[in-house]
Amino acid sequence: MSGLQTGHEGGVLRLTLDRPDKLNAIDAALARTLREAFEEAARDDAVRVVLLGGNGRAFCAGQDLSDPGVAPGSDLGATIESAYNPLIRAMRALPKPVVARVQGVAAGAGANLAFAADLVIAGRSASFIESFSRIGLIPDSGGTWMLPRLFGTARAVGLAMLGERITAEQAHAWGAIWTVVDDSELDATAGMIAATLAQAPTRALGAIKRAFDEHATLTLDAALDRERELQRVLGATRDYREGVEAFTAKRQPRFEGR
Ligand code: LHQ
Repeated sequence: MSGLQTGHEGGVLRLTLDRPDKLNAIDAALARTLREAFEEAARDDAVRVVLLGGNGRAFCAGQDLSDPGVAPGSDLGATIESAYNPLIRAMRALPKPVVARVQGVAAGAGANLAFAADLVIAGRSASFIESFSRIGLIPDSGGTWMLPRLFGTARAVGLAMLGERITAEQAHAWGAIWTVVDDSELDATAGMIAATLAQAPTRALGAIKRAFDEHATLTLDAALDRERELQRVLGATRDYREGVEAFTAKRQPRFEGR
């Protein structure tokens, strides 16, 4: 009903958008369910990585434009406030990595949902469209913040103003996504990367995510201070102890995310 499939195995929580007839367009119910899933993932120690994908031929076509809540003349700010801002905040506040597995088109808020992940793994069929300007809007779902950081300002402005589709290869060549693989290898590659992250020292990964988000607007001096504080906390974790012991003993570490 909510349009989201979930599954949990080996520390990997799979969240799969499941409205394939609408190219996984997001309505109010799906935005809420997805946000709640990220919030629950934050509370559940057994979840160490989230793998976000979409069923069917597309990743996500953004806001469901047939939803009466976004009909022309309605208060779009209310939709942003109730649906998209809490969703993106929940993703970025999650102290665990989010991997996006993208096949087919990712448009509007769907593109920015992918870009809000920590790592984007795209199939060759994937494409990204900042389609907002085509309907008279600006990039939301964090796009105005994320796009210049991922693509550089000149390309971010071009993407946002022209609303042109770019291929996965283009996004990769521009340094905005982690990797592109054949679609036949997409599931396996994204699954392998998620499984690797699920064995990693989760608290360090969460701190990396937080530091990169928060330090972007700091001076180097202030960032150095924050790094000291994060390192101080991580130095007291079991995973740091395990990492150093494993290195010394020349064996593979077994991180527990603690
Ligand atoms: C859709 C959608 C869709 C409903 C395909 N909605 N049905 C935030 C808050 C407030 C207000 C507004 O916005 C936002 C954030 C945003 O995300 S704004 C941007 C919203 N998204 C778009 O503008 C993209 C609209 N979709 C498209 O441009 C195309 O569908 C793309 C380029 C994504 C895919 O094109 P095609 O591969 O040619 O597929 P299609 O257009 O034939 O779509 C397949 C079906 O999916 C079709 O339904 P039908 O019954 O005719 O088979 C579409 O109507 C439906 N669909 N996107 N966003």
